Amino acid sequence: MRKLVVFIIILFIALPVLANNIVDTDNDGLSDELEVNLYKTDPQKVDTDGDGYNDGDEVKNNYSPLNPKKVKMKDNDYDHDGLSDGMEIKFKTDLTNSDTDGDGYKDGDEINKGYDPLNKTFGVKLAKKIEVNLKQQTLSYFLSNVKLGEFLVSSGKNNTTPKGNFKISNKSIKAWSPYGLWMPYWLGIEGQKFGIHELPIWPNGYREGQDHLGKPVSHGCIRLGVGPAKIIYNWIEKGTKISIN
Ligand SMILES: [Ca+2]
Ligand SMILES: [Ca+2]
Ligand SMILES: [Ca+2]
Ligand SMILES: [Ca+2]
Repeated sequence: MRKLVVFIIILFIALPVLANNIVDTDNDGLSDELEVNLYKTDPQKVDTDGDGYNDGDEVKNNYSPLNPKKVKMKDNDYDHDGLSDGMEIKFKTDLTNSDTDGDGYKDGDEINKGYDPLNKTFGVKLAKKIEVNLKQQTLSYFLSNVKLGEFLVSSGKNNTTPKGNFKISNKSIKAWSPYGLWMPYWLGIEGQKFGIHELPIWPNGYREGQDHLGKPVSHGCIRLGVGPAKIIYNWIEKGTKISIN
């Protein structure tokens, strides 16, 4: 029995290695393939940046294996193109080349403007998407399925926010609500009377509900805080997909 268990354990350890033909020349926990093509570390060197931590452990703990300082990959920008190493890995761009597709535009600029940093053809854009999680009271925004950020919201009380898949149908810097207040940075949801907007302002100037973020208290709209509302408003285009669940 014990022999069989040992055999099975060995089989499970050996199989993935055989199946994927993983080669890790310097035995640092990162395959040569990942070192060369993704992390841009030295496949012959256990500790590429010479900080005392091996490449595999740094990557596993999200630290940059290319920076001898204790810096996370999401805070390191090796090629100074405005896109962090962590984001480059998610977008599959080259973290040692500031212009992966060689079209004259930096990776970071392309991502910030929604263009495809892996396509040399001018003007090719990546798909944008918004996801609202009513249970967690959050709004996340994605470019090409890579999450760029997440903000707290306040949705409708008593399940008044409609669930489903929609599109953003219109934008307005400041919209007037039938409930008698201003809704800054309004983003209308197609086929619905509700939208996304900044915490509303009463005609007397009172800003409602700073402490409501994280709690469903609106009439059905999805409220964002001061700051995040502007970010989302500027980022969104008419036609951007939004799913509310
Ligand atoms: Ca290696
Ligand atoms: Ca290191
Ligand atoms: Ca790059
Ligand atoms: Ca480019």
